[in-house]
Amino acid sequence: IWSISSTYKPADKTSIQKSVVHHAEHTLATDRYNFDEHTAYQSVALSVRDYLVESLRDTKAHYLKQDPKRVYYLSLEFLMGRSLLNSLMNLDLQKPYKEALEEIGFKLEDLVEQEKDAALGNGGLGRLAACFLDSMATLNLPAWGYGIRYEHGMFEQRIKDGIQVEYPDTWLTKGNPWEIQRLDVKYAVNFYGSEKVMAVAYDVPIPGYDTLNTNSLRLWSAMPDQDIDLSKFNEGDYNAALAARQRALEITQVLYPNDNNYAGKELRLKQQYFFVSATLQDVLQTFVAAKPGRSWEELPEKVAIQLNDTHPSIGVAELMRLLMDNFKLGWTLAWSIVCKVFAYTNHTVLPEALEKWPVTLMQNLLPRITEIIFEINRRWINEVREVFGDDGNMISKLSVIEGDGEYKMIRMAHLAIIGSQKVNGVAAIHAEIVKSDVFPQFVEYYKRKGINDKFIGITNGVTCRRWMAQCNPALSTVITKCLGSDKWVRDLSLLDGLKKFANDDKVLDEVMAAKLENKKRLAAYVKEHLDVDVDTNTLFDIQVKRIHEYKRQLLNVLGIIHRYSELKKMSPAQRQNVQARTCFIGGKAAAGYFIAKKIIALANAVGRVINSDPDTNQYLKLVFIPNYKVGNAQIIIPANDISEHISTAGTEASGTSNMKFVMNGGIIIGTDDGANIEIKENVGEENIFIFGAKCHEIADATRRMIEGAPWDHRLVNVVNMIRSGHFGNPVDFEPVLNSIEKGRDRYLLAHDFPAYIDCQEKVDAAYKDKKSWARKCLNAVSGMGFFSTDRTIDEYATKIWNCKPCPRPDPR
Ligand code: DL6
Repeated sequence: IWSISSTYKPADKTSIQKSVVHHAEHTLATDRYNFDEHTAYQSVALSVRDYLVESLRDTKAHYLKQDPKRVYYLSLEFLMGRSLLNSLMNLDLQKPYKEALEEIGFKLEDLVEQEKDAALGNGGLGRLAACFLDSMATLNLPAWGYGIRYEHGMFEQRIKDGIQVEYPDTWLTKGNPWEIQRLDVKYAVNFYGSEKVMAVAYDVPIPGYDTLNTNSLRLWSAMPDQDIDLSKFNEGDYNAALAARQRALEITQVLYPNDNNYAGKELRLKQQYFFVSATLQDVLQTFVAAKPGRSWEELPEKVAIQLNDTHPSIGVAELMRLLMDNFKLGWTLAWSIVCKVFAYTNHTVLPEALEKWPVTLMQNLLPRITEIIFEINRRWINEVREVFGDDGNMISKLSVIEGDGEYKMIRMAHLAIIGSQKVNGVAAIHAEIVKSDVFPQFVEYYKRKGINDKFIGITNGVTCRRWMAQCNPALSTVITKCLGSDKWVRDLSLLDGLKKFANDDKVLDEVMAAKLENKKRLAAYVKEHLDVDVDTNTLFDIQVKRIHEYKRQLLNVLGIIHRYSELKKMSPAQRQNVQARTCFIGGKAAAGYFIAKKIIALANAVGRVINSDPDTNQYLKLVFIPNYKVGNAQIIIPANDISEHISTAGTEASGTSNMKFVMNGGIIIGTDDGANIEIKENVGEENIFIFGAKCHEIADATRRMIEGAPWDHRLVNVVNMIRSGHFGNPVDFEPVLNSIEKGRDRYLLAHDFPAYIDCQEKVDAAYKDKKSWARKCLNAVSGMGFFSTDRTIDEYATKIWNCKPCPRPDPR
């Protein structure tokens, strides 16, 4: 028996056991007869890694021989989660490992729990990057992820006395079996004109599903430059030597925990430049090594670089620097190459997330790069003048440099746009907003140049390997049975075949049985972690995502208070007719985001009161799930009956958890925003609950609310309950209530509140008819084939990268 991607290493039970014991005894140097669960996990991971390493090596050799066009996905975030189950599934080794381990007294399910999440990202943007890696490998694309190996990833959230407290993430303290340290792959990166820091590579193998190819994610870790240390030491200036060392190590210490918000810290710019410079040096070295002496004009035929938001956009200037200063190309040739190599994905329309670096800061940290950016802009403005003449308004709107004097800023999105061949949004509506509201002057400029296809949209997706097959074996089994094989895991469009079971009572029962199993799993998790009992016969209503005002968790909490207030008014007999619900909210607030943290406090305070109210707690509970992350998402998401994606129309670029929830057999309650719109088109209007102002109505609704349109009486009542101290000291929640008062309600909570409540009533009514609800769920799942990242990546490959699959042939 052989593993799918390894040609050399046998994968029968005995070989697996030998390999696991070998790693326990020799790599980890423990007692072969007596090791604990964590050691067992590590030994298993190391033995799986052996298959990955072989496959990685052979894939690399194959790419080297074929010399295909390569794709580099540059991202400051990769929210990978756990690797063990994912690797086993993609290598088709789950069954033999499970059996082999059982024979030596271990349960695979238990060992999986020993792994810490690799949480090198904040939320949607980082998780998307992780799903992309899976799909790029599965589609056999010669594609690499590049990022930072943060010592500390996303912080751990605990709730103490109802309030978020942050603890550092310590994912590396017990080692990381999934990475390969490459001390031979390192590059120097310069700061302040003279300070050198070394970037050392760590490779994380990324196995494709049902393929022989294994790609990798290369993460850079910062190391001090020994030469400088030594010279300073020799001069006796120990403090200076140590300070430089410390400054170097600091760069990759910690992930900035901001989602959709730009903080403007120098260390963040250092992180960006550090990983981008090391990556581009590596990219050019690979290009040269593949065929020494080849012409630089060939670079765009061999290399595509995708910028995951503007975070790596300094790469546009850095590639110019490398081509000109290191490889002696002239400006014109270098620029023509740069513009063909890069492409930029925009992930947000929120102005507070758009990166602008103060020129003074950039100049001090990266003098040569600043010089290059100014020259890029000088030439760019000349081109703008050719199109718009002396139209000062257009020039200032298109310039890479904003403002004057001390307050000059560098607009990173503008640098990314002019240095890229394509700019893409991440859902259909978002792509339109990017064109019409965020960068209309650029669209106009390129239109006048006859270029109408620079701005495009490619709708996000998720990988069904992790987000269906791994996290939801119960539903996956039903799907496989209906479709006659598990080919859907490789081709999600096959889900369409489920449509014909919409009236098959047996299948509908199986769908609901799978749901119940998943709800029980979540109930057990909640009991174990929070000691709260939840009833799996109630409707499970889930909203898990980063806490942000635009995502409107507050609307959800206010809606729950309304529901509670209605229940309180009813007689016990009346309550029995009410659809019982358990509401789950989870998500982290950026450490410095005051209102978001207050919203968490309010949710916890409301939960505390209603969960302990004996009149109503059979009918309504609110559970705040702490420390939402990839690991527990895999338990939470499959348990949803409904999930909430209720951002103000036009604010959520896409959303990706909305896709996961529906794929896992749940129904969305949401706004006409982001990918909700395309989900509606694909699953049918009858299988989704949409409410609230639509994008084109937002301006008018905002005006009406500012002019003093009255609040719905139910909202008035809810706010009065909070202010009267029903949920604790109202002073604690005043800032939250203040944020939705007239004239300040930027996200139109008050406007959408009545529509939201009415829509929730429709949900309750629909849920009562279990058969028709099951049909809705099945029909919704059957429409989700479009939302696979395999489709998304295929679009990137054809519309942007012009990159072809390069499958490794089976040598057997
Ligand atoms: O494209 C992935 C993801 C979208 O699904 C979310 O809608 C969007 O909010 C998120 N954007 C960011 C932007 N962060 N920055 N900068 O996380 O991207």
